[in-house]
Amino acid sequence: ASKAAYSSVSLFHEKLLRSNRILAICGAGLSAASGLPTFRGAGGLWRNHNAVELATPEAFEADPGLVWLFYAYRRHMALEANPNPAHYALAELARKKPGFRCLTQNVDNLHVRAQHPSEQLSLLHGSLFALKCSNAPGCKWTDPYNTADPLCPALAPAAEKNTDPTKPLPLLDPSKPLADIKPDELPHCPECETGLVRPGVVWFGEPLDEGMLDEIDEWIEKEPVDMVLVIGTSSFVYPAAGYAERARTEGRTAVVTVNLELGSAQGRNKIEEGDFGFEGDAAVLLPELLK
Ligand code: BJW
Repeated sequence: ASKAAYSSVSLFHEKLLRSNRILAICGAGLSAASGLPTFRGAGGLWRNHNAVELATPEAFEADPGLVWLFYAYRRHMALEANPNPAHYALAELARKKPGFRCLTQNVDNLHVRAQHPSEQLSLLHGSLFALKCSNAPGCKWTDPYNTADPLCPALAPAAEKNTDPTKPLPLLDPSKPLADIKPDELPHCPECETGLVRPGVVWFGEPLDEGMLDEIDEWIEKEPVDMVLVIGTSSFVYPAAGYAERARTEGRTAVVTVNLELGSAQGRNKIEEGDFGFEGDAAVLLPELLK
């Protein structure tokens, strides 16, 4: 049986009031209310492809055109989406509590667009709107912020609208075959000229930014953390999934899970005395919890 104080909002508010050092770890569920699909479970399929399998260097090597269509579609969707009340509640918490730090696995730029102070935000898995060279780290070329939509003429199908807004986007229509985009139709690195331009995100097996990880470690180790918020993530993917337990100082740190399905959200994290779990849409719960 779990010892978590499930859904006691007033106990949570008491703990929040006494908390200065707060760490949030966010995942795709945070942006679900903005209309952006998650990776696992319902919504984790893009056409007939598993989204997690497309987010790999191997998939890009095998078929860069297909992987670029997936990312071009996600860039388009993220540009059309807006931050939701949960992004704004986190940005507000950052302004109220200088000891709050947010680690997000999301690449959709919605925290930034909700004006989350940048020094209190770490983009663990990069950004859909950053570009780099597929020869990285050998080639250092990057474009840190590029919102061209479509990025190149071959990727135009990802930005194609439907004349009937009640129907799915033409790109997602399973009865229509996907365009077979060849590497020479994709943008090449302007610096080395041999690599393809690729999304500036972190795929499986790739290292996260070392400087950013060192800074997070330093922050965690500096002083005990009072509260860890684990929001809209399945806590499957490392290193993100390890931070809740890393930051825990027994008897002091409350781990607070906010998820549409609490049962799916735990990963390898433990539930201890003083922890909290809130089940529901983060966009509804967070403004209530963080006010
Ligand atoms: C709602 C909601 C609503 C829905 N409200 N909630 C230690 C042990 C074992 C393996 C490893 C380890 N350390 C490293 C590894 C290897 C690997 C890894 O973690 N593998 C695991 C599968 C075990 N990690 C890596 O490779 C990382 N690199 C690394 O560590 O380098 C060094 C190294 C390499 C190799 C070995 C050892 C060391 C890199 C990880 C990069 C992950 N990349 C992706 C793609 C990013 C680009 C893109 O967006 O396309 O990141 S994969 C994908 O998963 C994406 C996400 O950020 C990430 C996490 O997913 P998330 O956000 O949790 O989404 P979902 O869909 O899983 O969950 C959504 C949740 O929301 C659900 O719980 C819903 O219930 C909930 N929800 N609606 C609230 N409205």
